Amino acid sequence: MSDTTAEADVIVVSNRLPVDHSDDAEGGWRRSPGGLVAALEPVLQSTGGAWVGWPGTADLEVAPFAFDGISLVPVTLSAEDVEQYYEGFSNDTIWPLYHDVISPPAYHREWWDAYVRVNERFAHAAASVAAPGATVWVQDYQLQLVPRLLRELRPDVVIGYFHHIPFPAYGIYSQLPWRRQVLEGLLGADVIGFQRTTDAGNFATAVRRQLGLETKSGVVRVPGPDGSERRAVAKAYPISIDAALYDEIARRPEVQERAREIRESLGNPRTILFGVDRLDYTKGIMHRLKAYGELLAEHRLDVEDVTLVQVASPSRERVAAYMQLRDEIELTVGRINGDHDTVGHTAIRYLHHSYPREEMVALYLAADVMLVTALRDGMNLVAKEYVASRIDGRGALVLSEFTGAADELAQAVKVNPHDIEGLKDAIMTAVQMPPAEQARRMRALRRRVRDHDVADWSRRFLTDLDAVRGSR
Ligand code: GDG
Repeated sequence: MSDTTAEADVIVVSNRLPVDHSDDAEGGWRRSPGGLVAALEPVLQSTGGAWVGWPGTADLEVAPFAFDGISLVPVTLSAEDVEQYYEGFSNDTIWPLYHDVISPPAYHREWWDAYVRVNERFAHAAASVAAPGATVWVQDYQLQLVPRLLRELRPDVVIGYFHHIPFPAYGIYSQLPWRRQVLEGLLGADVIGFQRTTDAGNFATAVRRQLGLETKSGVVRVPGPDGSERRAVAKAYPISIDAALYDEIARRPEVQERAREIRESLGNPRTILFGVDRLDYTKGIMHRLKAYGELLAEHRLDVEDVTLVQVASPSRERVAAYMQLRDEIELTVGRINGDHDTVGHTAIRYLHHSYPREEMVALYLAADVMLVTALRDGMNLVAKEYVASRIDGRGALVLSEFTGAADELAQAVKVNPHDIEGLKDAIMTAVQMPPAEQARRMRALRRRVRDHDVADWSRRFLTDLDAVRGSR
């Protein structure tokens, strides 16, 4: 670790830095794993790039420093910023609104003020490290105002923005009291990327209806301050995973042994069903539990033969809707287990923890049926990780049609999770799927994920940004 103040040609800006503050780690920082880091690290390392973000602890003031060949530029957030900009506006206004108001969004003017203030801070941090004509890639819904703010500070840079969550239909989006400002913020970017074509379409509709701008085939004509005109591109770049890494981990003998151990520790059930999600109301965990509980109650499934393993990793635990959801889930799990468990077998093994990636892959390998029942999800990487881990060509994926992944993973068992009878039938189809059909479907699914991995995603996006530079 060393201090660094050099200017960078490529800069990523995201709410969180790709490291966590840790007293145990060397130099005080530990890398936080994730697909985004894996995809962007090589690009940043080869260009001497920089990453601008919050280090994850309130009131922590740290000078920029180098980490694994990337210069990290920390943005300080006060405890009040975290409460109002992050937990408030980002996670209790934008998150529920953009996920089709599954939970009611809260609109508070002081949260908006904090969102503007913090977005300005991120834009200034990015502007201060960008070399002349640099490429700046802004990530996600916490930073929707940064593209425009940055363009005002640095008209010379090329700006990309990628939106990891859905962009809602206009009828929903138009609830937002600051709907114009957010659209104008995003339109500061040269390329605005979405997970699905429908998200890009919803954005274009909002731009037309709210700002009266002309859009055609994903190109928006944006008027400049001096009467000039710019073109911004809005289109889909479906994100993915480091598929080769999941394949490699799944081939390790100790991971395969661990998968066998998991099965044994559950009493060797004939079928293991598996769900893993951040504990979030968008993920459809309650719908999944309801369907599974009814299948047991109706004796379509028998607790001596099946177990559902549900990992619900802790998330946003200071936001009220998340506390309430945790209570509901835990009450339901307790009821289902109380009604159906035998001394030797449990209906649901519920785990409110986070696990190392190797353990996740062992769980994927142990799972005969993977349940992804999100009510709304930008992409859903879990579905892709499951597929990439199934080196044995076995297993069946039940996949909600309300995920971005559903656009790509055609051979999954598709489901509308709101339709509980349909969800029950889909679970039974997956449980009873003959091995030959599992293999046929899995072959096609694996090909898709392998050919469209996260490196491919970042390459496609950065190529389009380069084209903007070329056309200037
Ligand atoms: C957002 C969008 C979009 C979960 N528990 C553990 C663990 N995880 C990992 C999974 C997966 C990731 O977290 C979750 O990614 P998802 O895509 O499923 O969902 P979000 O967190 O909501 O992500 C989403 C994504 O951004 C990317 O653009 O796909 O739609 O909402 O990688 O494996 N990982 C480990 N232990 C856990 O306990 N190691």
